[in-house]
Amino acid sequence: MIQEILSSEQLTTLQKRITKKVFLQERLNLEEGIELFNFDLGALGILASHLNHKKNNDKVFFNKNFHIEPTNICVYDCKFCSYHRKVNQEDSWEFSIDDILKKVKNYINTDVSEVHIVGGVHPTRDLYYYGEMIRKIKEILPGIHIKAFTAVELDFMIKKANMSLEEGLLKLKEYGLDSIPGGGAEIFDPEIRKQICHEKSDGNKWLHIHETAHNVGIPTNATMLYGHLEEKHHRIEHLEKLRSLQDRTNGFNTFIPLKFKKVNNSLSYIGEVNTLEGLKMFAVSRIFLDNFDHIKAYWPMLGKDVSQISLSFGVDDIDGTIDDSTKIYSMAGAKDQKPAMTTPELVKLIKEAGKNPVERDTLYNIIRNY
Ligand code: V47
Ligand code: SF4
Repeated sequence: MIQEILSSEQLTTLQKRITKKVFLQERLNLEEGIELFNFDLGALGILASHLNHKKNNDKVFFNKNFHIEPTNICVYDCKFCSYHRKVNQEDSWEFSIDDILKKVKNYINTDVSEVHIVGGVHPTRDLYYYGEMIRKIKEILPGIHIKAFTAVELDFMIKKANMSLEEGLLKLKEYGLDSIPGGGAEIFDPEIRKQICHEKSDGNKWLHIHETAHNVGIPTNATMLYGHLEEKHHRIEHLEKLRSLQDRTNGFNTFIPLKFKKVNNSLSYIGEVNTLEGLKMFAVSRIFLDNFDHIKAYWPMLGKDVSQISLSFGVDDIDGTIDDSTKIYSMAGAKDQKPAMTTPELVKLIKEAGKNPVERDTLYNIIRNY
């Protein structure tokens, strides 16, 4: 395989060096990371698949999960977001805890293993409100893993409760919080961040919240929103910050590149990057993030067909059954307006790509091989 890539006459000296380093599983520096985007897609697929195979063999993970989005009312106004509304604005929602518990009761006597809870940053709801919410969810589904609240929501709710970050995270853990999803990272570069989401927690704050969570025993996920105003070097710098935090804590479960979707938001004029660019981003993530075991293609955002192809570009996880419980991506123009996949559908999608489907829990413990 390596000879196949190295024999290409189009490869520059730098690209040959990078290819050899990847096969020897040596860490790439920033310059080499940026250069990855200039490889052709086929070569990137081979390199990323080689590394993925070393880590995961042919396993592809999924889980049985559903989302709760308590509200889309948000104090912020991120330019890429199609989802947020102001209080009393048309299309806004704010579910009460009772509304949420009613939804949760639908999953009694099912084998769903995870609930993913994120929403807008509500002006009046604080840590105690959300803490009670998760405590009551666990009363109904004691075995469920609660993966909840982006770093941006946490920053706001913990400040509102006048607690230190560490106190707030420990309190939420006591209420039943098991892990933290990857949202809110967007792009860490301060100049780009200023243009797409200037008001909310900055990149350093996001990293600090995740590091503190890892240090108090709460694992987290990481994301990057790409395909808007950023350049390639901003993407690699973002990945480098995640890689160095992972070196310190090993607290990240997975990385999820999120491609900007353009419908109904203030950045619509930019358009969307094409599928090939999306596949490159998965491969580059797998290659550059050498200390992350898992790279996730979030199928409700990408669509089923692209998620399936991504499995040949370093991806080993496609998220879960979802059960038509999230609106973030359908409101931004995703193809699946009512995202839901049954277990047999997920298994078939993975097997058709020549891989072995594995049902996992949130922490990647194996529940069942299919
Ligand atoms: O932070 C919002 C992104 C994120 C758009 O941890 C958009 O398992 C593209 O983080 N186009 C929230 N992206 C969702 C998120 C997530 C999703 C799935 C799994 C996990 C996980 C986490 O959604 C936001 C933002 O980066 N987002 N609007 C948009 N128009
Ligand atoms: Fe609010 Fe999150 Fe949308 Fe930003 S991305 S406006 S924080 S809901």
